[in-house]
Amino acid sequence: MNGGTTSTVQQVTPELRQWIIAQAQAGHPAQTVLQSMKASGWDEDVATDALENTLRGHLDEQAVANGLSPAVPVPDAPLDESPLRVDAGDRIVDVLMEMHNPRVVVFGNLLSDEECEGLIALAQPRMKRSLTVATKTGGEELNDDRTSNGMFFQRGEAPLIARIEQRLAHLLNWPLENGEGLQVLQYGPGAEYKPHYDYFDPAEPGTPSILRRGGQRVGTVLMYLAEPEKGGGTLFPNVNLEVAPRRGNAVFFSYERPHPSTRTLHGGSPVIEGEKWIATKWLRERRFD
Ligand code: PD2
Ligand code: ZN
Repeated sequence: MNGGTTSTVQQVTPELRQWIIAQAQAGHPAQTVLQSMKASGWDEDVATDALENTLRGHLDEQAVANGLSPAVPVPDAPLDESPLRVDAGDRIVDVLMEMHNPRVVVFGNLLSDEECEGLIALAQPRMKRSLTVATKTGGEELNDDRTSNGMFFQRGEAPLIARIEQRLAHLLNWPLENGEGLQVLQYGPGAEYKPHYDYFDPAEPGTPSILRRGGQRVGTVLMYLAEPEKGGGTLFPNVNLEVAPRRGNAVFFSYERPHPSTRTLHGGSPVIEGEKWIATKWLRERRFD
């Protein structure tokens, strides 16, 4: 290859970017491209960054050329070196599963049993049949696809809530102010949440008014507060993934554009026996005030 250098600061030139794209188009796996960059003198970290940024930029250019909106920055945990645990500020959280496309991470031990019980106790007196955002108008409506009971907290409304929000902001490197208030949902036997996307559909007439406050949703954290005996997993039908609703665990996923190409279609499968409680945190592009 060309473009190799042994100087202390290695520059990623347009020629190198072109070469990386040509390698990918020729079907060479990223690992092979990385090896040949290293063999010609590139520092491993510089080469890895150049490879990732170039390929991501190229995919984004193609997506935009095909009429999609550009990718925006999204929350994520620092999992580059495949750690088994990550520091969430006030708690060490386990990493149980990581997927890149769609971006899905399952965390263990995000919440203690006491925190799960505390959230349920705060939410219980305020539970009502769940509403969903009415995308036609930007208001809220009852929806047969969602047969749970629910409520919303204000951000920072109680010390327990503020603590969990701060933990999520630390874990996912995303400003606390960009989070919606926590939503708590309760599902009894038969209750489910049919597959949907959490971003707001740009084609719906109510969407511009929703986006004025904080922009698009770009990430979701579903935290399991109480586990049913059977059923109630969170499904990602595009990739045949089902996350078990274990108390204290959470599933995080992100979506860099409001489009099905993110493969973030997901649903809550029916509870078969027992009761499931979850808390959902939706993360926006910008401050959500
Ligand atoms: O309860 C779930 O598993 C679930 C599934 C899909 C919750 C949500 N979506 C949500 O709150 O957006
Ligand atoms: Zn959802």
